[in-house]
Amino acid sequence: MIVNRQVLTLDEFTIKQLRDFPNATGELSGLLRDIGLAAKRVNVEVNKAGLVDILGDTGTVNIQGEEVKKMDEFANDQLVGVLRHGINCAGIASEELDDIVVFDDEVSNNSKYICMFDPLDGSSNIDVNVSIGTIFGVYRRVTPKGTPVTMDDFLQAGNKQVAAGYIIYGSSTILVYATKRGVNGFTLDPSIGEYSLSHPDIKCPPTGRIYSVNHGNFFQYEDPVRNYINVCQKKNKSNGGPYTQRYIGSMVADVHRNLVKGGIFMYPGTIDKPNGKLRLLYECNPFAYIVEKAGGKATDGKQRILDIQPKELHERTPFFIGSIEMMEELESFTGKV
Ligand code: P6P
Repeated sequence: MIVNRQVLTLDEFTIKQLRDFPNATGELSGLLRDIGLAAKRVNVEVNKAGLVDILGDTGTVNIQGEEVKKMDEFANDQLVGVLRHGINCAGIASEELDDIVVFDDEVSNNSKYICMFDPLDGSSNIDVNVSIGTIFGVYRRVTPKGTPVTMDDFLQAGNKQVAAGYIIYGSSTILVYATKRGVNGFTLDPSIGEYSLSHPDIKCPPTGRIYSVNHGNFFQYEDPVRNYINVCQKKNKSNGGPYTQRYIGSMVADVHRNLVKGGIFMYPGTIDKPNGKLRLLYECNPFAYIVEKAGGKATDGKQRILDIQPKELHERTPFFIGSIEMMEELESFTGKV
């Protein structure tokens, strides 16, 4: 029997990186493994969400007598629990929580990282079986080690991230994360319960033919964005097309597809929501970090997403992200960034 030892698990991959970089302390690797563990638990529940009738709807008690929580509340609990009881994170911010959570104990206060996440983005799609995901970003704390973290540790520009990633719960469960050393994807292998390296050294194709935007808001977008969308629709074989419009309504799925195949994802500001819908700290910054490390680009239409100095935890931003050449064509309408 041939044992396929070529496929590294996430643990083997991070430990190999520790061997290659002896100065690394292993704390970041440990934090990523903690997130991977929480995501395995989320994956189990997401995969049986269709059985709600058997398990009982949210807010009820299931046949085991356990309270059935909203899936994103459940996901949030898994991430907070694993990171609080780990040894690699001093505190977190979450889309599900109004304020930061300070892990104020001696071990956590001496951790050098904080983590911000959207525990289950696109959760409204669960009941129609559409792919959803967890999005996270990791930063070094800026306040002194040994003290409880404060809001200052969280209101950092995205260019201060040391790692970022997402888990997409789809036809398979894939964990993708980026560090300064690159972007790698790991597919959960249910036969061993481990994430196995399936997408090594991901590079975002410099161009593509997929554009992702909610056409339902078309007449609410500013003219330059509408003009670019019109150009996308007029692409044909003679001018780099034809383009195809793909919009799942679940950003993790849309951006993952565009990262792998090439494309552009847009959530522009609208008349109703001038700053758009997506959150800067734990949705846009992580994806901007990942896509830039893979060779793509991410802006708010006027500046690099990663250079935005946040003012508050849950602020929103218009969001344009994808293949560098498609982003540059967009900017020929909206202005060079
Ligand atoms: P709309 C999901 O609710 C989400 O936050 C993103 O995952 C997704 O891209 C976006 O909202 C979809 O929003 O307004 O187009 O339905």
